[in-house]
Amino acid sequence: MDHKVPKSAEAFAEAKQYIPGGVNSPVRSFRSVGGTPRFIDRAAGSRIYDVDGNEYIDYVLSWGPMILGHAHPEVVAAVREAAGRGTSYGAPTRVETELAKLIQKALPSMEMIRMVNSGTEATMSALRLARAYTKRSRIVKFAGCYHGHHDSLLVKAGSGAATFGVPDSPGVPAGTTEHTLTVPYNDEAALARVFEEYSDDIAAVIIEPVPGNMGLVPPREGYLQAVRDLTARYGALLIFDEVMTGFRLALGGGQAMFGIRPDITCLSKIIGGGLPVGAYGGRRDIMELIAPLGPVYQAGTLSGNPLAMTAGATTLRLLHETDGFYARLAEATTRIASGLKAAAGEAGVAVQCYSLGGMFGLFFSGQPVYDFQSAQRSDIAAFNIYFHAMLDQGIYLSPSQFEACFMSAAHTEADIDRTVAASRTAFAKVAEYLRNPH
Ligand code: KE4
Repeated sequence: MDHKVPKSAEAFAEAKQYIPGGVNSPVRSFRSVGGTPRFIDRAAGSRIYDVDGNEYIDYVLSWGPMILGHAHPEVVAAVREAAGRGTSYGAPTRVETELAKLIQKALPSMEMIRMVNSGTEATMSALRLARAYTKRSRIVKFAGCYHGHHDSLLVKAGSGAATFGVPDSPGVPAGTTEHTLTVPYNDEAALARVFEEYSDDIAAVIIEPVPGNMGLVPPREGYLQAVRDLTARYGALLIFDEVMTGFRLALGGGQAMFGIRPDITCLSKIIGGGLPVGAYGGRRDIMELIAPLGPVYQAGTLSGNPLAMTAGATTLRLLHETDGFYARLAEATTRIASGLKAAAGEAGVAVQCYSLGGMFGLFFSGQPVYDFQSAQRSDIAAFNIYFHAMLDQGIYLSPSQFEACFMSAAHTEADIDRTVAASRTAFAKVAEYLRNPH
């Protein structure tokens, strides 16, 4: 029994009798950081509240979606109103087109868009489409990048797969991944070599423009342009997996921040405003292959359901209409990242701290992190001490060294100052551990 959080401990014990690991997504289990996952009762703004009545400043934000803050009044009111008119019809609605237009207004490369129900579905569908369009089989992904749990991309994956050290999951037949090539992120020469070897059989390269699933790793200057140039040269499609970075780095995501026009983009998280949504879209000549227009089949009972569309459209409308939204979000994110970095320095703890747009990350490493291999050099035990020291002070961070943290418009300067102050205590505990590792 975890006497700190007895009700979460009780809920966790019961959940584990019915649900594998007591959770419906592995990274929520706290298995890598240890301790009892907090069962959440409610959330509002920058706060979440667990079933023991503890309040936390939340930097997980449901892994990115809650960019406006939890339970935004306009989003909640819109979803409530929509629910009163029915929750799903299995027939087209105008709000699906409204959300597609709001997405396209921010990401003009998405000339046509298909809604699905998760980021996994979005990237899975994008791969099928890319293979159909190019009539090629091979896909290139990057070690440490995570694109969801479908078979062909669950290879050297990041996020929970990296957290639990199972980047290649059992149950995936070798035949499924034989067409998946993996190269290090931020290594242009490695990608060029793969194209030289498999030039006319690479259907697509799928990349997180700014990986958030090995921790946050910024692209090197010019790297994404080099990836774009190589795919164009060899006739392969470039798929930007912006499930995390879409509407997070900037209104136009990574493709706007870095000025790259991908052929296909995958989205989820923020475009659903906290309800289950995914989307993929891109060049019209490619998207016209999708059924019922073309022969590439993809479908979904609840795809485009009115509640998720309403939550997403309300969220994106606010993002479009709020002047200076992303400038303020980036300023808050830079503020917290520099505060954490300074606090670690004062404690003599070596960290690498990165922030871009509305996301930030911290590696317990004395060396710069630029790919999965360098990320894996981080001191996981130090991270875990830091994580729990912050949690005990009411700061809820992503429970894994191989995840990013997220900022919302609801986080105040006082929230950030309190977080940085709490980190001084946390880094002091890490420094103590580093002096006497036990
Ligand atoms: P979902 O199927 O979980 O909606 O999306 C998969 C996915 C695809 N692409 C990227 C870039 C992603 O970050 C994700 C999912 N992100 C993780 C967080 N690292 C979801 C958290 C979880 O697995 O519970």
